[in-house]
Amino acid sequence: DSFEEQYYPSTCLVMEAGVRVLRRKDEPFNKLPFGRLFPRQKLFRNVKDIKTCAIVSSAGSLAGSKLGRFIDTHDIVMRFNHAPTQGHEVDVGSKTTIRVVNSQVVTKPEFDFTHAPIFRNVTIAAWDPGKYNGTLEDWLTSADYDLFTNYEIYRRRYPKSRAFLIDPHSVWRLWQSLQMFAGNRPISRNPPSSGFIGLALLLPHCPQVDFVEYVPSTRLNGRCHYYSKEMNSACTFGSWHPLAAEKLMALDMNMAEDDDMSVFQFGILRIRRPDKL
Ligand code: NCC
Repeated sequence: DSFEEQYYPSTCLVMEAGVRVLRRKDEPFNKLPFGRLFPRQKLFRNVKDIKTCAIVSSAGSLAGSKLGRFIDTHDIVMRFNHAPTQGHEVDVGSKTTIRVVNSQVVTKPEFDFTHAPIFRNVTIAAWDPGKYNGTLEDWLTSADYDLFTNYEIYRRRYPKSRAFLIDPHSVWRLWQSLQMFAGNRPISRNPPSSGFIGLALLLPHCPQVDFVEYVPSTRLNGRCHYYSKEMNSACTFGSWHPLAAEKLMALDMNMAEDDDMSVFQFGILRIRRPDKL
């Protein structure tokens, strides 16, 4: 076993899930006109120059964190769904490289995915779980929310955009990694949250990932999001997504040497990519 497999088995398990975006050459899309909508570009430019990445959870406890400046020092900043930066710069920063969005955000009119400025000029990675064990053909007709229509509109309107779809099979492989980690405690058969999918998508491209306020810090305040007043602890600990298992696994991946200071005081989990796998 490599050093990483011995000492960071969770990180290796997450990497092995191979969370990825769909490419034009992938079956069955290579035979469908739909596949031609996928960008030719890679997910990120100049991958060799990427040294540090920040993932900003949408947790309520980011409010008052003053982590904005720290977040913006990273080469890549990942955010989720419609989580805003405007008006929250001091706490969450202003830089956004990529947004991971779920299929509800792509489809529900209130989010206005095809027009809203928040989804422009950033890389988009959209996901929908489809059915466990479903084929990709099935997925095209039975996604939980039909994200394909708006994806197509978006790609036609902005042909230069880097907007990708996440391979749903890779989302379920990540779920399996999570189940492996949980061992004999069965987790519900619901897909991981956007946060965990984002971590698995980013890690292969980034030597060091700082995940901000995912494992809750002492700022824990019961709010669902930093950008709304809604109180709901389920947003932090999970109801539908296997969020608690995700966070335990993510904590197991933490490499910051001063655990309690970094994770619980500052709210920062530091995850390093294994060198060889
Ligand atoms: O809330 P949501 O998640 O957009 O949050 C993005 C990611 O941040 C992490 N998070 C969030 C809140 C919190 N208190 N603690 C956290 O750790 C999680 O990792 C989360 O994934 C989603 O995962 O896509 C989710 O999306 C929302 C909702 O669809 C969108 O925000 C659009 O409104 C889901 N809520 C509902 O469907 C009501 C949520 O379950 C998952």
